[in-house]
Amino acid sequence: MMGMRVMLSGLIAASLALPAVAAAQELTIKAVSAFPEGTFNSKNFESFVQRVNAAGKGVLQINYIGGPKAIPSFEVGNAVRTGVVEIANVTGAFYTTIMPEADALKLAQITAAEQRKNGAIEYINKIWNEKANAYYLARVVEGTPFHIYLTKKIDKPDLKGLKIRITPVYRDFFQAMGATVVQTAPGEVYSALERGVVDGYGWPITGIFDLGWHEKTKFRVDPGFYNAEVSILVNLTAWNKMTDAQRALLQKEALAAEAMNVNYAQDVADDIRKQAAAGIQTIKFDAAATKQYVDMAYDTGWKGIIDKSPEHGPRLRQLIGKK
Ligand code: 173
Repeated sequence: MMGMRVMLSGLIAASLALPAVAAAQELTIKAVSAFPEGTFNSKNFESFVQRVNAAGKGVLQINYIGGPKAIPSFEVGNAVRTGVVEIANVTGAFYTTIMPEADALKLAQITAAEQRKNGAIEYINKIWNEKANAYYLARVVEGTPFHIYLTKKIDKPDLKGLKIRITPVYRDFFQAMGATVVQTAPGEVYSALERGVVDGYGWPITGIFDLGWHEKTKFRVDPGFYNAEVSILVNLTAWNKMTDAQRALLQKEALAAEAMNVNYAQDVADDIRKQAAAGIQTIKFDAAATKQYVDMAYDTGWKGIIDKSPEHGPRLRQLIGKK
């Protein structure tokens, strides 16, 4: 039988512990990815979620709902803005209707680590705070250039008469080469190819095997252009309500994810090999046409951003463009 004194001291200990327990209450936030679960552009984020959940017992847990089946790719930015989800893995091209500046991150010619040092990320975060009600947490894909993949051969940088699947990433560049463009989410690329709705698509060097597109791809145009970007965004209202410990945990694991971007060099090399093994032929232009091609990519890309955001475009170009 428990003595009264023991019971009382237990109660006192419990009540003393109470305020501390309340302050450190575990928070659960909802997450989605704008790319299908388990595919290349979701992986770094999914590892981040696992690490946060392992380290965050009693502090913060992330309930990862999944990919575009939960929220369509082009609606993820808005879901973060409004707080339908608190955190997301998404690329700027998927929320240009909220803020055209989002698509500028593909034009980075310095690394995310360098962008932290030169104040670019701070500047980016301010724009994202104001325009998307989002905290720009970290970049989790970089260093994987985009390419044009085709079912028909071309011999110069000319896409006249070809229908090409795009997102805002490629629109200005491909249209400048005369393409007829068709915008789709990643999840619709396979069926667009299969039904012959498109003769090709824009996509980074990595990830075409995830959804079987290699089966429908005959050519890849080299070299690549731009710098595929996927980042973690947090709803700003939720971010501001978090405790220091919750924010510190997210920031620490997000920076760890960003530091892993160096490993993408190996993925690039692996996918180049795999594409060749799958019979995908490369199309290369002569030196002059190659220079014209890459210059046109960046010229049309920055023009698109600066036209839509005269306020922030030029400064973004200074901060993340070529030095
Ligand atoms: O869907 C896309 O082609 C796209 O815009 C994108 C952006 C970043 C990574 C992969 C694809």
